Amino acid sequence: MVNSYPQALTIAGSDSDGSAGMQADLHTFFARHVYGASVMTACVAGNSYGIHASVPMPTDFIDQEFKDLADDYHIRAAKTGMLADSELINTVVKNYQAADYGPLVVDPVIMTKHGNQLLEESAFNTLRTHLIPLATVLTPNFFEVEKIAEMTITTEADMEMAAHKLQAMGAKNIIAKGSHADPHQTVVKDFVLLASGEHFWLSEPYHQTDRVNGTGDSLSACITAELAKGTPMKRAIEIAKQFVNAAIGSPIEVGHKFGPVNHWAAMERDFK
Ligand code: PXL
Repeated sequence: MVNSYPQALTIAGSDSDGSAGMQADLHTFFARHVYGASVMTACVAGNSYGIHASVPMPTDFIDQEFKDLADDYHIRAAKTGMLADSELINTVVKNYQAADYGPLVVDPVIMTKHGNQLLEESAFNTLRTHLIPLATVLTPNFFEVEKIAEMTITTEADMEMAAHKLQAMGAKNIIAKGSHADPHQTVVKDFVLLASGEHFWLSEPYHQTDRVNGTGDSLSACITAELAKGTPMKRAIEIAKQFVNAAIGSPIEVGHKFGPVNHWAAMERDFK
């Protein structure tokens, strides 16, 4: 008998230390029992102290990666991560539109938690006008919500207004991730706005840890994996939030500073 697993695609940068980017996405796909393919857009050299070099892939190479997958694989859902510059965003948009890769989860990667710029400032408008309208799901972190919605967020009402602004830009479903800047907070609350207009807050315990590299990648990858399986949108988002919380809550010893999350911790869980 030949086993069958849904196929999902990450369109992202490779991070040499395995904690974030494409590597975190593939760990997540595996943990959620989904086969992972990858279109590499850029390569970064780094470790748990930060990123020290970055190179974009040539666009004709990216075209070929997409073509080879479209010619052979049945991708049921895709996500984007680091896209580096306008030329790469346009290349990804062109290729995504030319084939059927299913729903698209856009993680609007701009900067790492530790201040490394992963998207050129000049590409920000391309992200907003060309990629965000294609997003079946948009998964901005707190900083990205403020930046894309051009708002300062201090209250829950601000966050709700910002999410509606992102939806007005064309993203269908939004999970706007709450701040975790306060070391005394006990929960992290994300605001979810679905295409239907249904909206709610998702809350999980806050963990005081430095080992949170790859959380945004893993959240968006988990949503992608669930969509590839056919899980309904609301449930896919709920599972992803719990998956990432479990991965943060049980740290592993990798690297000496800002380590990765633990994808094994969440692997065999039955989520609520
Ligand atoms: O977590 C954001 C991210 C995305 N993509 C790549 C990264 C990082 C963070 O380090 O290296 C390639």
